[in-house]
Amino acid sequence: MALTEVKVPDIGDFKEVDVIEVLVKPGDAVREEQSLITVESDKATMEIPSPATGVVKELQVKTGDKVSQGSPILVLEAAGGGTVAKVPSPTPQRVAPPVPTPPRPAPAAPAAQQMPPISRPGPVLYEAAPAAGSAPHASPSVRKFARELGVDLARLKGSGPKGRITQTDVQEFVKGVMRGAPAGSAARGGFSLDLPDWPQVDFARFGPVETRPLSRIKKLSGGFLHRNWVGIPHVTQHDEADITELEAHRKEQAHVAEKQGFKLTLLAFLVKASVDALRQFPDFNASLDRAGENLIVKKYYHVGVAVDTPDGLVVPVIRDADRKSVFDLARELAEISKRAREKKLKPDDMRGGTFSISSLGGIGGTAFTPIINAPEVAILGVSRSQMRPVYKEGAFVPRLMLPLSLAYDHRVLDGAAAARFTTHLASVLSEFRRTLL
Ligand code: CAO
Repeated sequence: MALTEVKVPDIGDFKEVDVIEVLVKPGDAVREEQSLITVESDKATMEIPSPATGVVKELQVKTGDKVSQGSPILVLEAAGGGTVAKVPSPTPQRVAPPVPTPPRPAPAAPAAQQMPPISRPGPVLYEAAPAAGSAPHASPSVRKFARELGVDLARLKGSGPKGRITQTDVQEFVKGVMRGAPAGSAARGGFSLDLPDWPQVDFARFGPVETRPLSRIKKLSGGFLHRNWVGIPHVTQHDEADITELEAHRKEQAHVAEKQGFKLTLLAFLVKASVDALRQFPDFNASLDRAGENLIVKKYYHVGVAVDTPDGLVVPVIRDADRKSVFDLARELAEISKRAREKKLKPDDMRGGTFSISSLGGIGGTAFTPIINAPEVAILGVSRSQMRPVYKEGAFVPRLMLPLSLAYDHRVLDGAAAARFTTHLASVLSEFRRTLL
Protein backbone atom coordinates (compact mmCIF):
# COMPACT_ATOMS: atom_id res chain seq x y z
CA MET A 1 0.00 0.00 0.00
CA ALA A 2 1.52 3.27 -1.06
CA LEU A 3 1.17 6.39 1.01
CA THR A 4 0.83 9.50 -1.06
CA GLU A 5 0.51 13.12 -0.15
CA VAL A 6 -2.44 14.70 -1.94
CA LYS A 7 -1.78 18.34 -2.74
CA VAL A 8 -3.87 21.22 -3.98
CA PRO A 9 -3.72 21.01 -7.78
CA ASP A 10 -3.57 23.93 -10.18
CA ILE A 11 -6.46 26.17 -9.23
CA GLY A 12 -5.72 28.86 -11.75
CA ASP A 13 -4.99 32.33 -10.47
CA PHE A 14 -6.31 31.62 -7.02
CA LYS A 15 -3.80 31.83 -4.18
CA GLU A 16 -4.19 31.73 -0.42
CA VAL A 17 -7.79 30.64 -0.63
CA ASP A 18 -9.78 29.67 2.47
CA VAL A 19 -10.53 26.08 3.32
CA ILE A 20 -14.23 26.32 4.18
CA GLU A 21 -14.99 22.64 4.58
CA VAL A 22 -13.01 19.49 5.25
CA LEU A 23 -15.19 16.69 3.99
CA VAL A 24 -13.22 13.66 5.16
CA LYS A 25 -11.41 12.50 8.29
CA PRO A 26 -8.61 10.03 9.00
CA GLY A 27 -9.79 6.48 8.48
CA ASP A 28 -12.40 7.43 5.85
CA ALA A 29 -12.43 5.34 2.72
CA VAL A 30 -12.65 7.64 -0.29
CA ARG A 31 -13.35 6.98 -3.91
CA GLU A 32 -11.53 8.55 -6.80
CA GLU A 33 -13.17 11.90 -7.52
CA GLN A 34 -14.82 12.12 -4.10
CA SER A 35 -14.54 15.66 -2.79
CA LEU A 36 -11.95 16.08 -0.04
CA ILE A 37 -12.09 19.75 0.82
CA THR A 38 -13.93 22.88 -0.31
CA VAL A 39 -11.98 26.07 -0.78
CA GLU A 40 -13.35 29.50 -1.38
CA SER A 41 -11.91 32.69 -2.80
CA ASP A 42 -13.68 36.02 -3.20
CA LYS A 43 -14.87 34.88 -6.57
CA ALA A 44 -15.44 31.16 -6.44
CA THR A 45 -15.99 28.03 -4.41
CA MET A 46 -14.11 24.90 -5.44
CA GLU A 47 -14.13 21.30 -4.36
CA ILE A 48 -10.86 19.43 -4.53
CA PRO A 49 -11.52 15.79 -5.39
CA SER A 50 -9.46 12.77 -4.51
CA PRO A 51 -7.11 11.65 -7.27
CA ALA A 52 -7.56 7.98 -6.34
CA THR A 53 -9.53 5.48 -4.32
CA GLY A 54 -8.01 4.76 -0.92
CA VAL A 55 -8.08 5.46 2.81
CA VAL A 56 -7.30 8.80 4.45
CA LYS A 57 -4.32 8.31 6.76
CA GLU A 58 -3.64 11.83 7.90
CA LEU A 59 -5.26 15.24 7.44
CA GLN A 60 -2.95 18.15 6.76
CA VAL A 61 -5.52 20.95 6.58
CA LYS A 62 -8.35 22.21 8.72
CA THR A 63 -11.24 24.59 8.18
CA GLY A 64 -10.00 28.16 8.12
CA ASP A 65 -6.53 27.35 6.70
CA LYS A 66 -5.36 29.19 3.63
CA VAL A 67 -4.04 27.07 0.75
CA SER A 68 -2.54 27.56 -2.70
CA GLN A 69 -1.43 25.23 -5.47
CA GLY A 70 0.88 22.59 -3.98
CA SER A 71 -0.33 22.92 -0.37
CA PRO A 72 -0.63 19.48 1.24
CA ILE A 73 -4.23 18.33 1.91
CA LEU A 74 -3.87 14.82 3.29
CA VAL A 75 -1.97 11.57 3.15
CA LEU A 76 -3.80 8.87 1.25
CA GLU A 77 -3.18 5.15 1.28
CA ALA A 78 -4.18 4.14 -2.20
CA ALA A 79 -6.25 0.99 -2.58
CA GLY A 80 -4.93 -2.03 -4.45
CA GLY A 81 -1.29 -1.37 -3.67
CA GLY A 82 -0.93 0.97 -6.59
CA THR A 83 0.62 4.37 -6.35
CA VAL A 84 -1.33 7.53 -6.61
CA ALA A 85 -0.82 9.21 -9.89
CA LYS A 86 0.37 12.77 -9.76
CA VAL A 87 -2.52 15.07 -10.30
CA PRO A 88 -2.02 17.05 -13.44
CA SER A 89 -3.06 20.67 -13.31
CA PRO A 90 -6.45 20.52 -14.87
CA THR A 91 -8.22 23.64 -16.04
CA PRO A 92 -10.81 24.47 -13.43
CA GLN A 93 -14.33 23.78 -14.54
CA ARG A 94 -16.34 26.94 -14.30
CA VAL A 95 -20.01 26.17 -14.18
CA ALA A 96 -23.15 28.25 -14.06
CA PRO A 97 -24.22 29.76 -10.72
CA PRO A 98 -25.18 26.91 -8.49
CA VAL A 99 -28.96 26.93 -8.68
CA PRO A 100 -30.35 24.50 -9.41
CA THR A 101 -27.52 22.29 -8.21
CA PRO A 102 -25.30 21.85 -11.22
CA PRO A 103 -24.32 18.36 -12.18
CA ARG A 104 -20.74 17.58 -11.45
CA PRO A 105 -18.88 17.46 -14.77
CA ALA A 106 -17.83 14.04 -15.99
CA PRO A 107 -14.22 13.33 -15.16
CA ALA A 108 -13.31 12.55 -18.74
CA ALA A 109 -14.76 14.95 -21.24
CA PRO A 110 -14.60 13.93 -24.88
CA ALA A 111 -11.59 15.42 -26.60
CA ALA A 112 -13.78 16.93 -29.26
CA GLN A 113 -15.30 19.33 -26.73
CA GLN A 114 -13.95 22.82 -26.39
CA MET A 115 -12.94 22.27 -22.78
CA PRO A 116 -9.49 20.79 -22.33
CA PRO A 117 -9.71 17.07 -21.64
CA ILE A 118 -9.35 16.04 -18.01
CA SER A 119 -7.74 12.69 -17.52
CA ARG A 120 -7.69 12.92 -13.73
CA PRO A 121 -10.25 14.59 -11.58
CA GLY A 122 -9.65 18.27 -11.06
CA PRO A 123 -11.16 20.92 -8.84
CA VAL A 124 -14.72 21.80 -9.61
CA LEU A 125 -15.25 25.52 -9.58
CA TYR A 126 -18.48 27.24 -8.77
CA GLU A 127 -19.39 30.88 -8.81
CA ALA A 128 -18.96 32.37 -5.34
CA ALA A 129 -21.60 33.90 -3.09
CA PRO A 130 -24.38 35.23 -5.25
CA ALA A 131 -25.71 38.70 -4.65
CA ALA A 132 -28.40 39.11 -2.03
CA GLY A 133 -31.79 38.14 -3.34
CA SER A 134 -30.43 35.70 -5.89
CA ALA A 135 -29.37 32.09 -5.53
CA PRO A 136 -28.58 30.75 -2.03
CA HIS A 137 -24.91 30.43 -1.15
CA ALA A 138 -23.71 26.93 -0.32
CA SER A 139 -20.78 24.74 -1.21
CA PRO A 140 -21.24 22.00 -3.79
CA SER A 141 -21.16 19.27 -1.16
CA VAL A 142 -23.91 21.00 0.85
CA ARG A 143 -25.91 21.38 -2.36
CA LYS A 144 -25.47 17.69 -3.05
CA PHE A 145 -26.51 16.85 0.52
CA ALA A 146 -29.58 19.10 0.22
CA ARG A 147 -30.45 17.61 -3.15
CA GLU A 148 -30.30 14.08 -1.74
CA LEU A 149 -32.73 15.07 1.02
CA GLY A 150 -34.97 17.02 -1.35
CA VAL A 151 -34.36 20.32 0.48
CA ASP A 152 -34.89 23.53 -1.45
CA LEU A 153 -31.96 25.71 -0.35
CA ALA A 154 -33.91 28.86 -1.19
CA ARG A 155 -35.97 28.16 1.96
CA LEU A 156 -32.95 28.26 4.27
CA LYS A 157 -31.02 31.05 5.92
CA GLY A 158 -27.32 30.27 6.10
CA SER A 159 -25.56 30.53 9.44
CA GLY A 160 -22.04 30.39 7.94
CA PRO A 161 -19.77 33.30 6.99
CA LYS A 162 -21.36 35.62 4.42
CA GLY A 163 -24.65 33.82 5.02
CA ARG A 164 -23.36 30.55 3.60
CA ILE A 165 -25.67 27.58 4.14
CA THR A 166 -23.85 24.83 5.99
CA GLN A 167 -24.56 21.13 6.27
CA THR A 168 -25.79 21.76 9.83
CA ASP A 169 -28.30 24.33 8.51
CA VAL A 170 -29.69 21.69 6.15
CA GLN A 171 -29.84 19.11 8.96
CA GLU A 172 -31.58 21.57 11.29
CA PHE A 173 -34.05 22.47 8.57
CA VAL A 174 -34.92 18.82 8.00
CA LYS A 175 -35.26 18.23 11.76
CA GLY A 176 -37.58 21.23 11.99
CA VAL A 177 -39.75 19.93 9.18
CA MET A 178 -39.86 16.46 10.74
CA ARG A 179 -40.91 17.96 14.05
CA GLY A 180 -43.40 20.12 12.24
CA ALA A 181 -42.33 23.68 13.18
CA PRO A 182 -42.25 25.92 15.14
CA ALA A 183 -38.77 24.52 15.39
CA GLY A 184 -35.35 24.85 13.93
CA SER A 185 -34.50 26.61 10.74
CA ALA A 186 -37.94 26.07 9.25
CA ALA A 187 -39.40 28.35 11.88
CA ARG A 188 -36.47 30.77 11.78
CA GLY A 189 -36.76 31.12 8.05
CA GLY A 190 -40.52 31.41 8.22
CA PHE A 191 -43.00 29.28 6.38
CA SER A 192 -42.65 29.04 2.67
CA LEU A 193 -45.58 27.18 1.19
CA ASP A 194 -45.11 26.28 -2.42
CA LEU A 195 -48.45 27.56 -3.64
CA PRO A 196 -49.62 29.20 -6.85
CA ASP A 197 -49.59 32.99 -6.84
CA TRP A 198 -52.55 34.78 -5.32
CA PRO A 199 -55.03 35.63 -8.11
CA GLN A 200 -54.80 39.20 -9.29
CA VAL A 201 -58.27 40.26 -10.29
CA ASP A 202 -59.59 43.62 -11.43
CA PHE A 203 -62.81 43.39 -9.41
CA ALA A 204 -64.13 46.64 -10.90
CA ARG A 205 -64.49 44.85 -14.21
CA PHE A 206 -67.38 42.90 -12.70
CA GLY A 207 -69.18 45.66 -10.79
CA PRO A 208 -68.72 48.73 -8.54
CA VAL A 209 -66.22 48.36 -5.67
CA GLU A 210 -64.83 50.40 -2.79
CA THR A 211 -61.26 49.94 -1.50
CA ARG A 212 -60.64 50.43 2.23
CA PRO A 213 -57.27 49.99 3.98
CA LEU A 214 -57.17 47.34 6.70
CA SER A 215 -56.94 48.69 10.26
CA ARG A 216 -53.61 48.49 12.06
CA ILE A 217 -54.99 45.80 14.39
CA LYS A 218 -56.22 43.71 11.45
CA LYS A 219 -52.90 43.97 9.66
CA LEU A 220 -51.02 43.01 12.79
CA SER A 221 -53.30 40.22 13.95
CA GLY A 222 -53.69 38.93 10.37
CA GLY A 223 -50.05 37.87 10.27
CA PHE A 224 -50.28 36.07 13.61
CA LEU A 225 -53.56 34.37 12.72
CA HIS A 226 -52.12 33.20 9.41
CA ARG A 227 -48.96 31.88 11.11
CA ASN A 228 -50.99 30.04 13.74
CA TRP A 229 -53.39 28.58 11.19
CA VAL A 230 -50.72 27.18 8.89
CA GLY A 231 -48.23 26.33 11.64
CA ILE A 232 -50.48 24.46 14.07
CA PRO A 233 -52.35 21.30 13.12
CA HIS A 234 -55.77 22.32 14.47
CA VAL A 235 -58.51 19.89 15.32
CA THR A 236 -61.83 21.06 16.76
CA GLN A 237 -63.73 19.01 19.30
CA HIS A 238 -67.42 19.94 19.42
CA ASP A 239 -69.61 19.34 22.43
CA GLU A 240 -72.49 20.92 24.28
CA ALA A 241 -73.25 21.77 27.87
CA ASP A 242 -76.60 21.87 29.59
CA ILE A 243 -76.63 25.37 31.12
CA THR A 244 -80.32 25.50 32.05
CA GLU A 245 -79.66 25.84 35.77
CA LEU A 246 -76.58 27.98 35.31
CA GLU A 247 -78.49 30.50 33.20
CA ALA A 248 -81.32 30.61 35.76
CA HIS A 249 -78.78 31.27 38.51
CA ARG A 250 -77.00 33.94 36.43
CA LYS A 251 -80.29 35.78 35.89
CA GLU A 252 -81.11 35.54 39.60
CA GLN A 253 -77.78 37.05 40.56
CA ALA A 254 -77.61 39.62 37.77
CA HIS A 255 -79.03 42.42 39.93
CA VAL A 256 -76.22 41.98 42.49
CA ALA A 257 -73.65 42.76 39.81
CA GLU A 258 -75.79 45.48 38.26
CA LYS A 259 -75.86 47.34 41.59
CA GLN A 260 -72.07 47.36 41.48
CA GLY A 261 -72.09 48.68 37.91
CA PHE A 262 -71.23 45.62 35.85
CA LYS A 263 -72.97 42.73 34.13
CA LEU A 264 -72.78 39.15 35.36
CA THR A 265 -72.06 37.54 32.00
CA LEU A 266 -72.06 33.91 30.97
CA LEU A 267 -68.45 34.45 29.93
CA ALA A 268 -67.38 34.88 33.56
CA PHE A 269 -68.76 31.42 34.35
CA LEU A 270 -67.03 30.03 31.26
CA VAL A 271 -63.66 31.41 32.39
CA LYS A 272 -64.16 29.85 35.83
CA ALA A 273 -65.28 26.49 34.40
CA SER A 274 -62.36 26.47 31.94
CA VAL A 275 -59.87 26.97 34.76
CA ASP A 276 -61.40 23.96 36.51
CA ALA A 277 -60.91 21.89 33.34
CA LEU A 278 -57.35 23.20 32.89
CA ARG A 279 -56.50 22.13 36.44
CA GLN A 280 -57.89 18.70 35.69
CA PHE A 281 -56.08 18.46 32.31
CA PRO A 282 -52.84 20.47 32.74
CA ASP A 283 -51.52 19.73 29.22
CA PHE A 284 -54.12 22.19 27.90
CA ASN A 285 -52.50 24.91 30.03
CA ALA A 286 -49.15 24.50 28.32
CA SER A 287 -46.90 25.53 25.43
CA LEU A 288 -44.43 23.73 23.21
CA ASP A 289 -40.92 25.10 23.49
CA ARG A 290 -39.42 26.58 20.32
CA ALA A 291 -37.42 23.45 19.60
CA GLY A 292 -40.67 21.49 19.68
CA GLU A 293 -39.16 19.00 22.11
CA ASN A 294 -40.62 19.92 25.49
CA LEU A 295 -44.03 20.80 26.82
CA ILE A 296 -43.96 23.68 29.26
CA VAL A 297 -46.86 23.19 31.64
CA LYS A 298 -47.84 26.39 33.42
CA LYS A 299 -48.85 26.49 37.04
CA TYR A 300 -50.76 29.72 36.61
CA TYR A 301 -54.05 30.32 34.84
CA HIS A 302 -54.14 33.46 32.70
CA VAL A 303 -57.15 33.32 30.40
CA GLY A 304 -57.32 35.40 27.21
CA VAL A 305 -60.72 36.56 26.00
CA ALA A 306 -61.31 37.50 22.37
CA VAL A 307 -62.97 40.92 22.17
CA ASP A 308 -64.49 42.21 18.99
CA THR A 309 -63.72 45.91 18.50
CA PRO A 310 -64.57 48.19 15.55
CA ASP A 311 -60.91 47.95 14.49
CA GLY A 312 -60.59 44.19 14.81
CA LEU A 313 -60.06 41.40 17.25
CA VAL A 314 -57.95 41.79 20.41
CA VAL A 315 -57.32 39.25 23.15
CA PRO A 316 -56.77 40.83 26.59
CA VAL A 317 -55.73 38.43 29.33
CA ILE A 318 -57.33 37.92 32.73
CA ARG A 319 -54.51 37.03 35.07
CA ASP A 320 -54.76 34.45 37.84
CA ALA A 321 -58.31 33.57 36.89
CA ASP A 322 -58.15 30.65 39.34
CA ARG A 323 -57.93 33.06 42.28
CA LYS A 324 -60.94 35.14 41.25
CA SER A 325 -64.64 34.65 41.95
CA VAL A 326 -67.21 34.68 39.16
CA PHE A 327 -68.15 38.21 40.24
CA ASP A 328 -64.51 39.36 40.15
CA LEU A 329 -64.15 37.85 36.70
CA ALA A 330 -67.35 39.49 35.43
CA ARG A 331 -66.18 42.89 36.75
CA GLU A 332 -62.79 42.48 35.12
CA LEU A 333 -64.28 41.26 31.84
CA ALA A 334 -66.48 44.36 31.66
CA GLU A 335 -63.49 46.55 32.37
CA ILE A 336 -61.09 44.98 29.86
CA SER A 337 -63.62 44.74 27.03
CA LYS A 338 -64.45 48.43 27.58
CA ARG A 339 -60.76 49.32 27.50
CA ALA A 340 -60.33 47.18 24.38
CA ARG A 341 -63.09 49.03 22.55
CA GLU A 342 -61.66 52.38 23.64
CA LYS A 343 -58.22 51.28 22.35
CA LYS A 344 -56.79 51.67 25.84
CA LEU A 345 -55.24 48.22 26.22
CA LYS A 346 -51.49 48.12 26.79
CA PRO A 347 -49.29 45.44 25.19
CA ASP A 348 -48.84 43.82 28.61
CA ASP A 349 -52.61 43.41 28.95
CA MET A 350 -52.45 41.00 26.03
CA ARG A 351 -49.41 38.95 27.07
CA GLY A 352 -48.89 35.83 29.11
CA GLY A 353 -52.14 34.01 28.36
CA THR A 354 -52.23 30.26 28.95
CA PHE A 355 -55.62 29.48 27.33
CA SER A 356 -58.16 31.55 25.41
CA ILE A 357 -61.91 31.78 25.03
CA SER A 358 -63.70 33.21 22.04
CA SER A 359 -67.41 33.69 22.58
CA LEU A 360 -69.71 34.40 19.68
CA GLY A 361 -72.73 33.39 21.74
CA GLY A 362 -74.08 36.92 21.97
CA ILE A 363 -74.12 37.11 18.17
CA GLY A 364 -75.18 33.69 16.91
CA GLY A 365 -74.04 30.50 15.23
CA THR A 366 -73.95 26.87 16.22
CA ALA A 367 -70.24 25.96 16.00
CA PHE A 368 -66.94 27.28 14.64
CA THR A 369 -63.21 26.66 14.64
CA PRO A 370 -61.36 29.32 16.62
CA ILE A 371 -57.69 29.78 15.74
CA ILE A 372 -55.29 28.82 18.53
CA ASN A 373 -53.51 31.80 20.05
CA ALA A 374 -49.90 30.52 19.87
CA PRO A 375 -47.94 29.60 21.86
CA GLU A 376 -51.04 28.38 23.68
CA VAL A 377 -52.21 24.91 22.67
CA ALA A 378 -55.98 25.23 22.88
CA ILE A 379 -58.81 27.71 22.60
CA LEU A 380 -62.46 27.36 23.53
CA GLY A 381 -65.05 28.67 21.08
CA VAL A 382 -68.57 29.25 22.43
CA SER A 383 -71.64 29.64 20.24
CA ARG A 384 -75.22 30.67 20.94
CA SER A 385 -77.16 28.59 23.46
CA GLN A 386 -80.50 27.19 22.36
CA MET A 387 -83.48 25.74 24.14
CA ARG A 388 -83.76 22.20 22.76
CA PRO A 389 -85.66 19.01 23.57
CA VAL A 390 -83.26 16.68 25.35
CA TYR A 391 -84.15 13.08 26.07
CA LYS A 392 -83.83 12.54 29.84
CA GLU A 393 -85.13 9.71 31.97
CA GLY A 394 -87.60 8.47 29.38
CA ALA A 395 -88.94 11.83 28.16
CA PHE A 396 -87.97 14.86 26.11
CA VAL A 397 -87.46 17.89 28.30
CA PRO A 398 -86.61 21.47 27.27
CA ARG A 399 -82.98 22.26 28.16
CA LEU A 400 -80.78 25.23 27.38
CA MET A 401 -77.80 23.78 25.51
CA LEU A 402 -74.57 25.68 24.98
CA PRO A 403 -72.37 24.66 22.00
CA LEU A 404 -68.66 24.34 22.80
CA SER A 405 -65.93 24.15 20.12
CA LEU A 406 -62.49 23.36 21.50
CA ALA A 407 -59.70 23.82 18.94
CA TYR A 408 -56.48 22.14 20.04
CA ASP A 409 -52.93 21.62 18.80
CA HIS A 410 -52.79 18.00 17.71
CA ARG A 411 -49.00 17.90 18.14
CA VAL A 412 -49.54 18.26 21.87
CA LEU A 413 -53.03 16.94 22.54
CA ASP A 414 -54.93 14.06 21.09
CA GLY A 415 -58.61 13.60 20.41
CA ALA A 416 -59.25 11.50 23.52
CA ALA A 417 -57.79 14.24 25.75
CA ALA A 418 -59.89 16.86 23.98
CA ALA A 419 -63.07 14.81 24.37
CA ARG A 420 -62.31 14.35 28.07
CA PHE A 421 -61.67 18.06 28.44
CA THR A 422 -64.98 19.14 26.87
CA THR A 423 -66.91 16.40 28.69
CA HIS A 424 -65.48 17.65 31.97
CA LEU A 425 -66.16 21.27 31.04
CA ALA A 426 -69.77 20.44 30.15
CA SER A 427 -70.29 18.69 33.47
CA VAL A 428 -68.75 21.60 35.41
CA LEU A 429 -71.17 23.98 33.68
CA SER A 430 -74.21 21.81 34.23
CA GLU A 431 -73.30 21.06 37.85
CA PHE A 432 -71.99 24.56 38.48
CA ARG A 433 -73.21 24.77 42.09
CA ARG A 434 -70.85 22.00 43.10
CA THR A 435 -67.82 23.34 41.26
CA LEU A 436 -68.06 27.04 40.54
CA LEU A 437 -69.70 28.70 43.55
N1 CAO B 1 -75.70 32.06 24.08
C1 CAO B 1 -76.76 32.85 24.03
N2 CAO B 1 -76.74 34.14 24.39
C2 CAO B 1 -75.56 34.62 24.80
C3 CAO B 1 -74.42 33.86 24.89
C4 CAO B 1 -74.50 32.52 24.49
N3 CAO B 1 -73.47 31.72 24.51
N4 CAO B 1 -73.42 34.64 25.33
C5 CAO B 1 -73.91 35.85 25.52
N5 CAO B 1 -75.22 35.85 25.20
C6 CAO B 1 -76.14 36.97 25.28
C7 CAO B 1 -76.11 37.57 26.63
O1 CAO B 1 -77.05 36.95 27.49
C8 CAO B 1 -76.47 38.98 26.33
O2 CAO B 1 -77.86 39.09 26.18
P1 CAO B 1 -78.67 40.26 26.93
O3 CAO B 1 -78.12 41.54 26.35
O4 CAO B 1 -80.08 39.96 26.59
O5 CAO B 1 -78.32 40.12 28.36
C9 CAO B 1 -75.84 39.24 24.97
O6 CAO B 1 -75.64 37.96 24.39
C10 CAO B 1 -74.50 39.97 25.06
O7 CAO B 1 -73.68 39.23 25.89
P2 CAO B 1 -72.69 39.83 26.97
O8 CAO B 1 -72.91 41.28 27.15
O9 CAO B 1 -72.76 38.94 28.14
O10 CAO B 1 -71.32 39.71 26.29
P3 CAO B 1 -70.59 38.36 25.92
O11 CAO B 1 -70.15 37.71 27.16
O12 CAO B 1 -71.35 37.56 24.95
O13 CAO B 1 -69.36 38.89 25.12
C11 CAO B 1 -67.35 39.78 24.56
C12 CAO B 1 -68.38 39.71 25.63
C13 CAO B 1 -66.32 40.79 24.94
C14 CAO B 1 -66.69 38.41 24.41
C15 CAO B 1 -68.03 40.10 23.26
O14 CAO B 1 -68.49 41.42 23.32
C16 CAO B 1 -67.26 39.93 22.03
O15 CAO B 1 -66.43 40.75 21.64
N6 CAO B 1 -67.52 38.80 21.33
C17 CAO B 1 -66.87 38.54 20.08
C18 CAO B 1 -65.72 37.63 20.27
C19 CAO B 1 -65.08 37.39 18.97
O16 CAO B 1 -65.15 38.14 18.01
N7 CAO B 1 -64.40 36.27 18.89
C20 CAO B 1 -63.66 35.94 17.73
C21 CAO B 1 -64.20 34.81 17.07
S1 CAO B 1 -63.04 34.08 16.02
O17 CAO B 1 -62.45 35.25 15.21
